[in-house]
Parts: sequence; C-alpha cells; structure tokens
Amino acid sequence: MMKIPSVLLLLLAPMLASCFVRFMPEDCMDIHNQDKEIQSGVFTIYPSGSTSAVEVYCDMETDGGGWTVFQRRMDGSENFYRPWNEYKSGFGRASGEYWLGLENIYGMTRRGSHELRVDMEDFDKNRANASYSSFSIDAECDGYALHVTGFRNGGANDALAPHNGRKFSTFDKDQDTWPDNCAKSFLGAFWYADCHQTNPNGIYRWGADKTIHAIGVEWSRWKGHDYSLKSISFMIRPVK
Ligand SMILES: [Ca+2]
Repeated sequence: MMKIPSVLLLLLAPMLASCFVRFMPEDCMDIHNQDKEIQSGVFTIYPSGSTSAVEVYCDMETDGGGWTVFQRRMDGSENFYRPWNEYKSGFGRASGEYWLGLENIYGMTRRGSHELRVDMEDFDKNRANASYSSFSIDAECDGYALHVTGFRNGGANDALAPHNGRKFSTFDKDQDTWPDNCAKSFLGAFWYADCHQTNPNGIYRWGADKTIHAIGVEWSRWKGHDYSLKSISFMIRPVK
C-alpha cells in the first residue's frame, strides 16, 4: 500500500475539511428552504452560532411553513412554574411541551425582522390564532423586553397588545409594572405588565375553572380569564 507523506496530509486536511461543512440551520426556515417537502417535526437548530445546538419543533405546513416554535403547551405534562435561569436557557422536550429559552429567542430575532403566530385550541376542538407582522425581544440587560406589532386576527383577538414593551418576569425576577409580583400571583412567567391578558406559561387546568382567577393557560380575548386552553403555541419565522 502506498504511504502518503504526513506533510501532504497536513496540507490536504483543510481542503478535505472544507468539503464537509456541516449544515447548521439557524432556524426552521433554513431547514424549510433547503427542502420544501420536509414535514413538521423535531429538528436541531443553531440559533446563536455553532455551539448553540438546540432541539425545536418546526411547523412546516401552517401558512407556508418555516416556523420555529418557541413555546408549546398541549397536555400539561411539563411544569412551567420555573425560575429565571430556566426561562433564560429553556426547558422541556421539543416533541412535547417546552420553552425554547429567552437567549435562543433573542439570538434568532436579533438577526432580522420576524413575524409571530400564536395558535390555540380549546377542549371542544375549536381553534383560533393571532398573528403579528413584527416580533422581537431585547437582550437580557434590557430585560428581554417584548416588541410585537402588526396584529392580524385569526379569530383569537389581540391579547398581546398590553404586553408590548414589557420586560420578562419570573417568580424570582420581578420586572413587571405591578407593585406586587405577577409571576407569583398568576403562577406563570411572561412579559407581564400589571399583569396580563394572556398567561400561556400558567397552570395547565383542563378547561373552565374559576377556583383561582387567571392562573391558567389562557388567552383572555378569546376564552376569558378563567378558561385554561387545551393547547397553545408561539412560533416565529423571518420576514423577507
Ligand atoms: Ca412587580
């Protein structure tokens, strides 16, 4: 067998490596753009560079597809009453209920314009959605403040308007505009104001429940403050 001089291997190494550049999608739109036929499911994306690999659920069908889901409730299997560090880095499983993490959401939206779509379902199989033509969040030093405008009604009405411009709060980090602690009072974590018109990270309660006011997984402008939804998801994609 012919021996290849080691010095030649050293020279060839960068060339060989360059032939195997890994596909590292920044979001679900990158995956969708590479293969328009690919179906919804769990994929690995790199929202903030090569060391930021994270699993997400990609919606490749709704309104043309390419959506990266950053929040999803569907069966009450995951605990969403969690501290700041977990909302910062993310938790749960991409195949089920999860929160992608504020740092990952920031990493995605800082690169350019994004739109947001919120889909929800009640326990009687009714569905509704709310879309926003512009969505971004600030960096952690600015409280991951929410910027959402351009509402389009898909039957759910607008429950996010009062949250526009608000910082993110958890039970252990109160950045809301209320004298008390919204996250503690309504058992969630969100861009609370004083306090909320939607509480997607609240307590999963299987439908109508007035026992404790407004702590459920709710979108008040659709089902009121005392109805906890069967499912809700927040997803974003870049806007050209
Ligand atoms: Ca407060």
